[in-house]
Amino acid sequence: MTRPDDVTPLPLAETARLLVLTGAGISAESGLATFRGGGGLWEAEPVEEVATPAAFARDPARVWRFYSQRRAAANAVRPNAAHFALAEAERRMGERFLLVTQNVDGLHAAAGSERLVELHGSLWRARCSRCGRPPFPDRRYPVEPPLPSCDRCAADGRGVAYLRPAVVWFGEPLDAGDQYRVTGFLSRGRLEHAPLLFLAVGTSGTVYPAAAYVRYAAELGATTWLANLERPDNAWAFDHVVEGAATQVVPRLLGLDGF
Ligand code: BJW
Repeated sequence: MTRPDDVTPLPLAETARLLVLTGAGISAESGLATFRGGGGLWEAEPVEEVATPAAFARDPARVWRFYSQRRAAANAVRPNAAHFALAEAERRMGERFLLVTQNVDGLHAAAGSERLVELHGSLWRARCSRCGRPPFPDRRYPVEPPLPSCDRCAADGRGVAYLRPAVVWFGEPLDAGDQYRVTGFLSRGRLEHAPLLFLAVGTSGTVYPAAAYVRYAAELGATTWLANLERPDNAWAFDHVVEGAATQVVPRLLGLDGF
């Protein structure tokens, strides 16, 4: 285990490839709550009541209230030094860099990240709960009926179909293209015989498939790093663990302290 003050920059040599996986912890210092633990989102709203397809079918207004509060909270905060350092690393490394986030808050994009996979969707998009139209930008804050509904379903005579946040709930599949970008980036490094690094930041490693990426990367020869405020249960899966706040640790790991 490494303490933040002892962190040395990752060996990002000219050919090295870096995949960074972020979780709710990276946005905590911007002012957004994480999911698990004391004060986490699931403490106030049980996950099975707000983040499953069954919950939405049962009580769409309750689910929308939860996500409208999340939208309002995310809209009120700004990216922090860890988000900005990752955007800068992307500018320096180009195609050798990929950022994969489980977060739906939009803060990585706000910091300037473009080589970005939003694995669990986005707070700032909606989709129809019935038809297969692609997700589209949506910045409304519904709290009570009438909830927003799909104009295409209405136009096609299919009646009222509620819109829902375009996020991935438990029991729902992740976008196949997003998953392919992750596995493709990791396996391409092996083909090119380039050093591969995997860095997870601010995630408890409890939700799959994201939690399995560290082992997949290790099987492909990656050196793996975790930067987290506290030691999570899956710390054993990493070669190196740094316990500390993301805003302190991430810029140092990327050699961008004080940039
Ligand atoms: C700091 C810090 C600071 C604090 N600095 N650190 C294999 C095994 C077992 C189960 C499964 C499996 N494969 C699939 C499953 C089922 C399920 C799952 O994983 N269950 C587990 C709970 C066991 N997975 C799914 O259902 C997924 N779908 C799927 O696999 O589909 C397959 C399928 C195929 C075909 C048909 C149908 C299905 C979907 C998972 C979706 C997860 N969705 C959520 C909600 C998204 C929308 C929203 O935001 O509301 O995603 S749940 C929630 O957890 C959210 C997060 O992205 C995700 C991960 O949480 P995260 O980011 O790790 O946050 P925390 O709070 O847990 O941790 C924060 C950490 O930060 C802590 O450790 C702190 O210490 C730290 N920290 N401050 C650094 N300043």
